[in-house]
Amino acid sequence: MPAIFLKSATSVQELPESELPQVAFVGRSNVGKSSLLNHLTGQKGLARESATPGRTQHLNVFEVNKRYHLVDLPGYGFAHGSKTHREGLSQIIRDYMENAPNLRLVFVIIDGRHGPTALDRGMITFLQAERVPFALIVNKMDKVSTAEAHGRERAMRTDFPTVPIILHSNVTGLGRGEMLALIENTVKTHKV
Ligand SMILES: Nc1nc2c(ncn2[C@@H]2O[C@H](COP(=O)(O)OP(=O)(O)OP(=O)(O)O)[C@@H](O)[C@H]2O)c(=O)[nH]1
Ligand SMILES: [Mg+2]
Repeated sequence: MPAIFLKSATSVQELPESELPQVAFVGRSNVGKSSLLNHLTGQKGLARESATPGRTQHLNVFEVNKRYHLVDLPGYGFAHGSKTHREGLSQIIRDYMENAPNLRLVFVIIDGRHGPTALDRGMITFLQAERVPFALIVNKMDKVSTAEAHGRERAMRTDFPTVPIILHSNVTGLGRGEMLALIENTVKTHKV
């Protein structure tokens, strides 16, 4: 799956001019958005991964197979940064969700060890209000015991009965195929 880095944009206006559909990754700082993007494309080091939360502060756009764009969004809930980085759903994220014309799917990445936080729930409410299609990705499942994983999954399916929920780990490979299938389905039905 050949993927290339296209652009690091500081606003929706700066996004590359293209008709291709976009799939975006959003979630708390350090939840594994960039690692997930690398796992899906099979290209380690494509998006910058970091042990230091809050590294990605731009809309980082990657093009896959000349067919769709993956957009790595800034993390929210960054605990150690300046005040503007801590505000939760930052303006750039809202602006992107409201105004990106080719946005077709958002992956909301949740930490499988804790389940959805208040900020994650805020994001979900926002996406529902904006009518942006999304799926919940429960990440870092390799860090969670099987019993805990089942409990987490059951609770989330009860909370969000109509939303696709995918358990994922870039260590075990869990969920990669399911995420790629969802992207394929979305891209296939995209009309320009
Ligand atoms: N065990 C485990 N660690 C993971 C997984 N995914 C990501 N990580 C680790 O989590 C840390 C953060 O990963 P990133 O991909 O940089 O997180 P991010 O969400 O892009 O972070 P920001 O760009 O700061 O918002 C890194 O140390 C990764 O190695 C996973 O599935 N399992
Ligand atoms: Mg990142």
